[in-house]
Amino acid sequence: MSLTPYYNQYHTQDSTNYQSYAVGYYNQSVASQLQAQQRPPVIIAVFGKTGTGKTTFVRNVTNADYEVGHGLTSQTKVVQPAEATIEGRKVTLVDTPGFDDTHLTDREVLKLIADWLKYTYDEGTRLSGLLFFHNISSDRMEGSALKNLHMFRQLCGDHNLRNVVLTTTKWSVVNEDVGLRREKELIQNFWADMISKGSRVDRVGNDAHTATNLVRTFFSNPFFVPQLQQELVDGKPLSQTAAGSEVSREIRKIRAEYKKQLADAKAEMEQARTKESFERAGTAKK
Ligand SMILES: Nc1nc2c(ncn2[C@@H]2O[C@H](COP(=O)(O)OP(=O)(O)O)[C@@H](O)[C@H]2O)c(=O)[nH]1
Ligand SMILES: [Mg+2]
Repeated sequence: MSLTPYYNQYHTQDSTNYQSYAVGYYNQSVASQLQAQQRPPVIIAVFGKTGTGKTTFVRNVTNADYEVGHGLTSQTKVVQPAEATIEGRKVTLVDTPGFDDTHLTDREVLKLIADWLKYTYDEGTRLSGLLFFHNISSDRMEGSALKNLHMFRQLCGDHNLRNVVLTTTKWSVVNEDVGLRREKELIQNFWADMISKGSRVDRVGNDAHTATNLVRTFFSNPFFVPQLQQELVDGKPLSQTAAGSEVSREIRKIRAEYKKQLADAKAEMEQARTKESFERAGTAKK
């Protein structure tokens, strides 16, 4: 019978982190290892605005070597699964681009997510959880953060909200009182309805320990089919799904805003022209 150090079950990037995991040794017979491997993998997809730390989180758990974003430009241009083994359990974390991407339109982002959901369903794989990331250090609920939340709700579906963890990130770069106030506002306002339907709230740091702990909370979660996946499997065209309609709604909203801005600019120009011709007429009389 072999003795396995507990921390071996986690990623091995930062040896200083071992202390927090190395709680002891346990017996892991070949039979139990095989049993662990035979359990179905835990698949968790991560959503949220660009810069909320999705890629960093996935890297912290899996050691995947793809790039994280710097500044405001997004790096995640595809739906990117990365694997890890935690306590003998295979885990797949799925990184997604935000609905505010620098290089992709919202429609393109949705298409990437939809294609992945359809493909995995057809393959027979089922999701164990969804994470929605929110950067606690950003000072207000900007339009794009809200848009990401709306898109997320449509693709998840109300009846699946108990499989969701609403996760705040970047606590290390915010004053604690400010962070607490913002978290309270999210819980009482923007997330209240989702929480009442079963979503949990958690925080994650930029480290493997808290990231892995968050993943572990999904280990006993039953598999489920997100609304967008179900709609696609039922044969709905993407544009007619709830998430597809949400993208169209957003586009209509932006169009209406542009139209109004254009009308305001035209009215201003007209006013300036009228004033100018009055002034010219006044000068001519003199
Ligand atoms: N301070 C701090 N920075 C973070 C954290 N998570 C991510 N970052 C930084 O935020 C930036 C964007 O992160 P990234 O993972 O690419 O975000 P994504 O667009 O959601 O995938 C990078 O510079 C990260 O190093 C965190 O928990 N704390
Ligand atoms: Mg990313």
